[in-house]
Amino acid sequence: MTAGLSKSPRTLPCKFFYDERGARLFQKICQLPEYYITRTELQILRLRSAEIAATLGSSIELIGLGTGAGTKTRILLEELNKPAAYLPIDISKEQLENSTARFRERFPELAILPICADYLEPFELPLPRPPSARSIIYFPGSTIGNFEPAAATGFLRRLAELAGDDGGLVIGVDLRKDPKIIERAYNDSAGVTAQFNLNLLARANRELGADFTLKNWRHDAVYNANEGRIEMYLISLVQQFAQIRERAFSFSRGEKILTEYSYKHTPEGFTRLAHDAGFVFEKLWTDDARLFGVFYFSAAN
Ligand code: AVI
Repeated sequence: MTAGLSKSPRTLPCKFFYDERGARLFQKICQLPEYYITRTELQILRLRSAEIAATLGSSIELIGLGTGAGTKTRILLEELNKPAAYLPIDISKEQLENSTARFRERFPELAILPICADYLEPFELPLPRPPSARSIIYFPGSTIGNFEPAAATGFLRRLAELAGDDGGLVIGVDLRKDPKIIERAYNDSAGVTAQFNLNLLARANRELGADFTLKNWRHDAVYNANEGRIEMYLISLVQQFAQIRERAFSFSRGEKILTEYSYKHTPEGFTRLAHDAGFVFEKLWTDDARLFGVFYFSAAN
């Protein structure tokens, strides 16, 4: 944390959002009227899961990345034709155990092989596994939007390797649209995104013994049209100091800490990015307003 705060401009990495409180706040964000992302992805899945399943074919092995409670994966699994196995990968052991228990009840015939791991780091798939026609990675939620383009390509390249010959990737991606719609989604009227953002400082206070005064900071999210991304900031309302461990930081009034990028892609732009990582575009499912896209790529290893 202190490394990013020493940089210019100052940053705090967005992966620190998700402690227990942060994860709860994120779930609240997903239900906000302004946050169209989750709702729209679910709507696409509900309408198109039969078509998506038919495209993926029978006897596939489904590898779910950061699928959380599994609401989206469940919609897909309901339609898949005799899936060989489901491998959910989640960093939270508790989340993984809970969702695995629920999935075992709902799909008693299905081999479910949970993997407790940080999918951002290299991990191994368990062996032996039931024979399958092909491996399909499922990465919903537009989390890929939180990667800068070069990092997104690098990460997708790893996924292409993981999927292997004949494998594929189903990925949820937030699309470019009227910036007003995007900015509203990240500056919600109930202030939940602000709490989510400020939780970074609260977490530093709780876990690192820092002494940020939360009321001296405000949340802001702006859409950078040149880069096609939301930029989330914490802005210092006064000239102030904060201590983290033995280091003291001075913040001038109006000074910003960058906490997150959330990239919005065009279908063409995202297809190019995935292509650079070794994927071949197969299909795109969207909602009528083209707010969100569920892409299907095959791996071209
Ligand atoms: C997890 N990720 C896709 C969210 C997003 O929209 O970029 C995180 C988020 N940040 C603020 N609101 C939601």
